Amino acid sequence: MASGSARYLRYILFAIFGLTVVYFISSSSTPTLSGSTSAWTGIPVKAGTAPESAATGTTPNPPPALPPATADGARMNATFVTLARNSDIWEIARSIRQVEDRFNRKFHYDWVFVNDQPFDETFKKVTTSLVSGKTHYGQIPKEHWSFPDFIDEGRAEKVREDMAQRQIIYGDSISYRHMCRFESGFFFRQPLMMNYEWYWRVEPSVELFCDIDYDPFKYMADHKKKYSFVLSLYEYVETIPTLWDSTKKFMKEHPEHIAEDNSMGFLSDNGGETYNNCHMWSNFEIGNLNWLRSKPYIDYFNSLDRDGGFFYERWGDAPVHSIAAGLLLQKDEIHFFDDIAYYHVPFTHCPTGEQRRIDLKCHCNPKDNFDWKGYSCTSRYFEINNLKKPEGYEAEMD
Ligand SMILES: Nc1nc2c(ncn2[C@@H]2O[C@H](COP(=O)(O)OP(=O)(O)OP(=O)(O)O)[C@@H](O)[C@H]2O)c(=O)[nH]1
Ligand SMILES: *[C@@H]1O[C@H](CO)[C@@H](O)[C@H](O)[C@H]1NC(C)=O
Ligand SMILES: [Mg+2]
Repeated sequence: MASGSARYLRYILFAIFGLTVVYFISSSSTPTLSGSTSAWTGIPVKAGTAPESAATGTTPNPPPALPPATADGARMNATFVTLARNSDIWEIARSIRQVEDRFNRKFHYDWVFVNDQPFDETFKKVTTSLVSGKTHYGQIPKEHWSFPDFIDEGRAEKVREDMAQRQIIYGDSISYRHMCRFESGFFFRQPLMMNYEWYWRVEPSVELFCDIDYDPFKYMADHKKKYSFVLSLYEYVETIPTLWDSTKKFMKEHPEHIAEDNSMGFLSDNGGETYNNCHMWSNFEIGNLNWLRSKPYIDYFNSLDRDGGFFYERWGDAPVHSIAAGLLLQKDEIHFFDDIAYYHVPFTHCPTGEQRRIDLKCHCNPKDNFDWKGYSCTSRYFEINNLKKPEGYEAEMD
């Protein structure tokens, strides 16, 4: 009797085992990588895209069941975002690989790619294969990447010729100006970005040097942060001669938008009379999209846009974002991510302090750290926020 029921049990276990094997074999066919499109303008991109994702611009790439994004299982409403050209593919591939290896392979956040041209199949295939979350591809509408009607294009052309003569970097470029204006005023209100509250901007050819074992989006939310940076420096003044005049005009017109406890001390050495050119570098940003979509920020952008400096000078999105964060946010809403070690040509942020670098498995050379050097503004950030500089910073000052 005992041996008989044991035999039945063996038969049942064997049958379950067999069914499991059959199930796994039948369900492990790989998903296809084609089929992404532009959801930007609502117009599907041509070129052999799969119809089922045409409406959303989403690739059917990621594994169906994602593990919890954070320790307590709360997934943030967040995405990576990259503006890129098709020709940037191998440079952005390097950046994605780094972000995935150091962070996103454990979190699987989505990635939104935007472009003024349709993305090609290679770009979509390669990026979809590298990103561990969902990928989305959008095409920027013409209105966000062209001269607005209030701009005098003849005057803008003369400026470019003059800047070319004076050899101001990107001074003769039209597309660089569209890029700066887009990043200043439009990336956060593209249809695909409206689905998210938080963003992390990634550019081609950047590097990450330390493990990121926690969720920076959640950190931002938990600590009521709206904007963040890893590197800060002085802007090239030739590109923004009248940006501060425009800003002062805006402050006068909209005193209601200026935060009480702002970071004016980071931006100006004389209480706001002149700009000291300090800004947070915007090729890395983790920030709150709803802040950028808020009335204060939009009023600021529109006011600058009307003044024309994106085209009559060469205003960068970095000083624009920084001045906005410095004046419209309370100073404790801006975060310095010391533990996100980062490189974008030609500057490096590498955390100060050996134990910290060991704990985070960093591979940056501490000698390359830019934070405490003369051309960095990060000391000012520490000073206005009464933060203690890390042990050993003096040794990295030159
Ligand atoms: N789609 C598109 N993306 C662009 C264009 N120009 C720049 N970008 C992207 O905009 C971002 C900033 O451009 P970059 O050329 O990196 O500008 P930068 O960081 O000031 O200068 P670099 O030192 O050259 O990196 C990058 O993500 C680029 O891929 C363009 O004409 N079209
Ligand atoms: C994510 O944030 C956007 C913008 O605030 C919002 O419209 C959307 O409903 C949010 N999604 C979820 C799942 O909370
Ligand atoms: Mg760049």
